[in-house]
Amino acid sequence: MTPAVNHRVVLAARPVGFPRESDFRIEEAPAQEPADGQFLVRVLYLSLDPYMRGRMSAVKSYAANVELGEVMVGGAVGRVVASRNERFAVGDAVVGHFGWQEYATSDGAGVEKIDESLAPISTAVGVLGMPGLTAYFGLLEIGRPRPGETVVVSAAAGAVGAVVGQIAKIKGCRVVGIAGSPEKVAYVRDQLGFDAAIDYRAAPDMSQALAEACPRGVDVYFDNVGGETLDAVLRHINMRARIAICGMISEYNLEKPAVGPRPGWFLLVNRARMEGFLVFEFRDRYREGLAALAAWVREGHIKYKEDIVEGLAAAPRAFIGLMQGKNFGKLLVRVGKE
Ligand code: NAP
Ligand code: FER
Repeated sequence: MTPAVNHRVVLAARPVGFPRESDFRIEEAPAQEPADGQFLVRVLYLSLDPYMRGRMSAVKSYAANVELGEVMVGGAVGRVVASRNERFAVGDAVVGHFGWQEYATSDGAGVEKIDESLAPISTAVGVLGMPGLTAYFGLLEIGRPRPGETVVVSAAAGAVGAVVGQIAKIKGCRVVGIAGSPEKVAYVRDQLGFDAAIDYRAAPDMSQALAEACPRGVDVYFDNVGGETLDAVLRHINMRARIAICGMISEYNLEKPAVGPRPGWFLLVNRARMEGFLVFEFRDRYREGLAALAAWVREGHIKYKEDIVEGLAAAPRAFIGLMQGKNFGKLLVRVGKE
């Protein structure tokens, strides 16, 4: 049974600075019948992620940009509703790059079946998906925390940051989170067990706040935001510190690059290392990462929070809110109900 219409969100204009709702357009198109070897997915949860800002621009990236008029890219969770592919059966829960739309046809490339016994299927784009894997590999392979060390993480209440901090606690570290509201700070400290947390919007002096929260300095900084927060943390790094550059969300909407204190001197005197990474580099080890994350979730060592907005039409506004800190937890759009 193939439904008649598919609603989808396309890129209407390339944003200049902060994206606006008018940069997106909702369209209606007939849902495609699966051809031989294909299957049709009904999308249930669309993941909204900061990297999508880069895909909206014309700047060169590791992946192709979205062209004007094309469906916005995005990871999503859905169910197979029609299939002419022997690997995927009607009723299977799947995760893949289905985009900002209600129905997607797929040949199975990049699509994984979800093990529904592990956790709710929405987690396949959250703690048991790309953001969770980013935290796992970025912290353990780039940050390399040792027991007793101090780990600082920014966007600490978010999809990646919350997992980073909890893994660092599992590894025996002192964990300090940086987040943008009193509620987020209280959440990471009281619910997730971080040792301290700083509200960067309220702190009159970030450097002073870091000095108080990190009396033994910073050994690992897992950077999700860049900008002035990175500048402040650099002043507190220890000898041989590791700075994992995961994201720079505070800089994604700048029209001109901001120049802060240059990091070279801090790295030199501390013989420290700053290294960027992309989760996709660890593709060959996703199975290992997911097994570890699923066990920690099952045992209660990793908690997760989802922020779910209702309906595809709400996606543009929610995406803009992601870059203003309006989300609290992994941001998802409920595109369809089971
Ligand atoms: P998220 O943390 O769930 O949501 C984004 C958060 O960023 C917001 O809630 C907000 O939290 C914070 N933020 C927004 N604007 C900010 C600003 N101007 N200054 C400081 N903080 C700001 O999102 P996520 O999916 O976990 O992504 C977090 C970071 O990881 C992003 O930089 C993303 O690009 C990066 N990432 C990288 C990879 C990789 O492979 N390298 C993979 C996934 C994600 P506050 O309220 O605390 O400000
Ligand atoms: C992200 C930020 C940037 C991300 C990927 C990138 C998967 C990659 C950017 C590029 O290659 O240009 O959050 O998440």
